[in-house]
Amino acid sequence: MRQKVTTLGQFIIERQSDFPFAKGELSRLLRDIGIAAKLVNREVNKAGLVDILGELGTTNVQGESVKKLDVFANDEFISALSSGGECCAVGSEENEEIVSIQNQVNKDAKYIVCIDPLDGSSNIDVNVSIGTIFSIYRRITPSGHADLTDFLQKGTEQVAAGYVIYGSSTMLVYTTGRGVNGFTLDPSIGEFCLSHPDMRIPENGKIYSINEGNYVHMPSGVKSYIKYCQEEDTTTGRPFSSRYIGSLVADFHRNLLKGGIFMYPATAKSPNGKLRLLYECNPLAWIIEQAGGKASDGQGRILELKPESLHQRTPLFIGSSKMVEMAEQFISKQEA
Ligand code: AHM
Ligand code: MG
Repeated sequence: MRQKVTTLGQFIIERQSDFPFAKGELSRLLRDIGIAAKLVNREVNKAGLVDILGELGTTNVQGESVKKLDVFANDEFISALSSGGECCAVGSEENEEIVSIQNQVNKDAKYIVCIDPLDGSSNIDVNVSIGTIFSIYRRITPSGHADLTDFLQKGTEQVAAGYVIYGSSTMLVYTTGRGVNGFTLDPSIGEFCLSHPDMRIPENGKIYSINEGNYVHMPSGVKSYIKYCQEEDTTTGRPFSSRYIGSLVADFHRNLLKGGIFMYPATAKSPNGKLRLLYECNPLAWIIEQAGGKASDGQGRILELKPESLHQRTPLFIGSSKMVEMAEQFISKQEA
């Protein structure tokens, strides 16, 4: 018997009743993000051909200008969100300021979107997995242009969050607060199809992911936790395996499926860590919580942090709940 396939579009419509308000609007917004992701995926898949077709920043043989992939992704997502009519402003890693959307389609657009259009910049040119991360909030200003206050909401206020991983296959994973579901792009039909329903992260794992090249610059509590991961102990299955891709989405996705912890702590060079609260940490923090895991800045829940600026950074410890708790314990001992 042929297996029933549920596409992302069908799934979003089936789950509309999950949303406490504005059912159709949020569905359309998610659908627009899915469409832009497919366009970005197409370009990511032919990234290696760019050198044949023309150099970055110039024109290719068809006379089209060749954009850098991260700029292309940013343009593609902003354009999809603009034409969809449900989003009134975008905060993107690629734009210093909020991008206000003049909505011809819908003057009452109620949502704002935070996005890292193409994360893992060091892996773009070398055929290693990269990703898109997004987060959706309801605007809090009543009307007119959205402003920074709409963006400086706590992660607990998110109404949807997700990521796309452009890997050996392309997947879109998202939550609206009722669990986490993953969809794999079937290139033969050009649709994201439900492949990972109700994703759960194991409570404990055997993988730790951190850029150990920064070891000397790390706080002593984090150093002690790394040493703990490396020690021999049969009851806890240590030493754990170290796995670090350098693309947050890819490292996160692997640990979500297998169990593990990803860490990007404060370092002497970056006292607030490297990763951005609004469009990297908050969306993944909500997804991991919805999958049964935890996300912390070392002291407390990421989702409870009150943002103060659009591109704010934070340390991040995210993954299997027991592992994040253990990392927090090592950090609090160091501070005591
Ligand atoms: P980017 O937004 O410039 O791509 O930086 C974010 C990336 C994350 O994907 C990844 O987890 C991290 O930077 C890796 O940083 P590092 O090279 O310092 O280990
Ligand atoms: Mg990024």
